Amino acid sequence: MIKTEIYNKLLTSQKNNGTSFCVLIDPDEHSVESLESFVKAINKAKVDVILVGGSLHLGDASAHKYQIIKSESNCPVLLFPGSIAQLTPHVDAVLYISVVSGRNPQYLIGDHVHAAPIIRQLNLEAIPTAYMLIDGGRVTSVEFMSGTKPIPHDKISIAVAHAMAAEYLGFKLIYLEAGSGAVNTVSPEMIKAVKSAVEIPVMVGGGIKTPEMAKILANAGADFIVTGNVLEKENSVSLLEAFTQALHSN
Ligand code: 1GP
Repeated sequence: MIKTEIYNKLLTSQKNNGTSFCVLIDPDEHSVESLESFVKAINKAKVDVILVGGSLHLGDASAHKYQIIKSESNCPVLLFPGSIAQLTPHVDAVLYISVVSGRNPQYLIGDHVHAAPIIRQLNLEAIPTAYMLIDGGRVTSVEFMSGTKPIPHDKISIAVAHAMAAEYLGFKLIYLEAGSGAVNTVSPEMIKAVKSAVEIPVMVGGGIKTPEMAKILANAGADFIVTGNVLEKENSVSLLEAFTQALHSN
């Protein structure tokens, strides 16, 4: 039986909140203590979704850290995997990501074949996600690690065609990604065009540094906004709350 409970929760959260706020946690960037206080701050700020993952998997304490995030958090925890090695039972669902902007078969289907039996064994929900890397003004970890080229920042019709293809192929979520630490976010124009071409929800991340920026992208049509870096650096409840308020009032 294909599980859809968490996906349905995401749809409800988006419907209730306008735009949902997702915080990306890279467990390698935290000690156990800082992780606990970060998740408490996330709960206090009423963040909608936690994504966990990173490009690498360095720390041997990762399993314990995933456990802490899952047990302490009030919202769904989604694995945003950088590799199969990150698959863990300590999440509510996994973003089953295909890098559809690229042409590397490993990230279109290869890794998925290896991951599928593990996901089944762990009894995890998989959310089929069309991941579109968009040029954010610098070479990002994803571009380097996946060996794929991003879609040019201003080539809106190319992005729209990829999104349409992803929807026809049955993906349930589109992730427009400028890459962690991007200089430029995905443009509002591109979000607007993609959003009007497809019915599936659109998640946007990469380089979003302020609640004001997040709000502009939400107004352009983003259903989910993801931030990582800015909050890893400034682990404060007030900034988290400012993001949540900016998006929930959308
Ligand atoms: C990365 O989109 C996320 O996949 C987050 O990016 O770290 O730049 O916020 P930032």
